Amino acid sequence: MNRVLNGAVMTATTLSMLVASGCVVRTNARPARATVRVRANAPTPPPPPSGNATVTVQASSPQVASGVTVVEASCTQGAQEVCNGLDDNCNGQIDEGCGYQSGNIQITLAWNSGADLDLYVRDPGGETLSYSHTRASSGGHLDQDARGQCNPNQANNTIENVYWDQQNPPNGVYNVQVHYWAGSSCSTSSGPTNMTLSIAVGGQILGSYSYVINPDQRIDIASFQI
Ligand SMILES: [Ca+2]
Ligand SMILES: [Ca+2]
Ligand SMILES: [Ca+2]
Repeated sequence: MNRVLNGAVMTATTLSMLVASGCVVRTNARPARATVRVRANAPTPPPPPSGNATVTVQASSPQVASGVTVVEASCTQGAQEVCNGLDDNCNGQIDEGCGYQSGNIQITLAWNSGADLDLYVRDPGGETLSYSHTRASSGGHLDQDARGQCNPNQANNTIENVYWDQQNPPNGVYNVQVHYWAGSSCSTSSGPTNMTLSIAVGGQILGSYSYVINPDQRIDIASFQI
């Protein structure tokens, strides 16, 4: 397994380092050996703030389907975010500013032809989000549907996006599929199509994946559990 997939199972500390820096930071910092003087009458620290607590959503390492390539996606802090299904600026959000939403779970599919690919995400309750079912009772929402050259005037017509923006998306297994719609030559004339898919959970990129999909093919890309 490569670096990105392994990154999904790193500790929270390591992951926070990844996000803070945009890449893995090696540190040689060691505990200081200097004597520390403690004041006996030090003031009592204030209590932690109540309400608006940050909820950390964590996911297990995704299970990736056979034939799917795990992308060693690079990112650069401060880089311009491009609408490409990748987190270009390392902030844990995919394609922010492109007109579709991020959240505690975000799954973004992008492809490089005029084909009409469709993203399917099944939530732990068994409800599947897609272009034909854009809102799930779990809070999931498909907010970017795209049809390639079958709808050439649409903005970002080769990107689809699903997200959950509540603090606590349902626990359980999420399954991600992609289908190449073959109902018209406006889609199938593009032939085999290279696609990229990224998954973010709790503000961390779980992984990015690529696959060359053929007309009428449906493939499980990955599953993950929170
Ligand atoms: Ca980003
Ligand atoms: Ca991007
Ligand atoms: Ca589509």
